[in-house]
Parts: sequence; C-alpha cells; structure tokens
Amino acid sequence: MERVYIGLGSNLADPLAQLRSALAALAALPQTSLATQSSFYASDPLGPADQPRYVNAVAALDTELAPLELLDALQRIELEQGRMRKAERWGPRTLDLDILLFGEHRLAEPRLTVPHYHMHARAFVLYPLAEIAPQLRMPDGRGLDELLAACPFEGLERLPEPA
Ligand code: PH2
Ligand code: MG
Ligand code: MG
Repeated sequence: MERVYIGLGSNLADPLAQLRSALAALAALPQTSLATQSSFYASDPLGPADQPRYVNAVAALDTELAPLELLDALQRIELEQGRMRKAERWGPRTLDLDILLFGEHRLAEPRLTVPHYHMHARAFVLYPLAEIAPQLRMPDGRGLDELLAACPFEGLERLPEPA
C-alpha cells in the first residue's frame, strides 16, 4: 500500500463540478481509497495568460495499484470528463490529474516522472498539499515548509465552498 498525492486542476466547463466529479471517481478506483482532500483553490493560469483561471486541489490516496496502473486510471478519468489532448502546452483543460508523489519513489519512465516536475515551485500544488500533509518530505529530503518559504501564495485564492 502506498500513499499517493494527486494534483487536480480544471479551467473549463464548470471547474468546481469537474473537481467534485473527479474526486468521486478517485474514491471509486479499485484497490484504492481516498484518504483526504484539500480545499479548492482558484489560481491564475500558469502558461498562456489568455485562458480562464483554474480551480486546483490535492487529494491523498492509498493504493495497491502500480504507478502505471494508476496513471492509466487517471487518464481514463480525464478522458471520461472530456479531456482533449491539444498541441498547446499548458493550455486550458476540463480536467488534469497529475501524480505528484508516489510513496517515497522516484520514477523516470517515458510516461511518468515522479515527483511531478515543477511541483516544488507551484503555489497551486504546494499550498493545497500543505493543507493535508504539512509534515511531508520530498524523496530528496526537502521539507514542504522549505519549498513553501520559496513560493509565494500570490495568485491563489482559497475558496470558501466546502470541497
Ligand atoms: N495546469 C497546467 C497549466 N497551467 N495553471 C494553474 N493555475 N493551475 C493548473 O493546474 C495548471 C496551470 C497544465 O497542467
Ligand atoms: Mg498539470
Ligand atoms: Mg497532467
């Protein structure tokens, strides 16, 4: 059994509803339980500025699935929620589910890099993560507190609505 952290993001087609539906789908995965979820956060888009703001959250799962099995399951959920693969890097999407951390593992597979690249510098990942796992350490030993100290809350807005 591994503790896995998933980053959720959406900026199209009712992002709050997309995230709620994605959390229900995560909770329903085989050999997996949804342990906790963060609040929802509105965030300024990273990448092209001519796209709507995102809603982001982080969920903690406990899973017996192997990393690539989990990746397949996440991509299936993205597709079920209308995700289209587009050429534009960092462009708008109905749902993005990223494996941030998979236990203490480091993975460098063609389809999957863990820890998720750039997670250590993204406020919309680190602040929701800190809400549910403040004591967390990266596989390289860096503490989340250390990463947060170098990453301003700027552009983030914790939404009052219950997740
Ligand atoms: N995801 C992206 C590109 N830009 N910006 C925000 N604020 N939140 C995201 O989740 C996000 C983004 C591609 O995955
Ligand atoms: Mg992403
Ligand atoms: Mg992704």
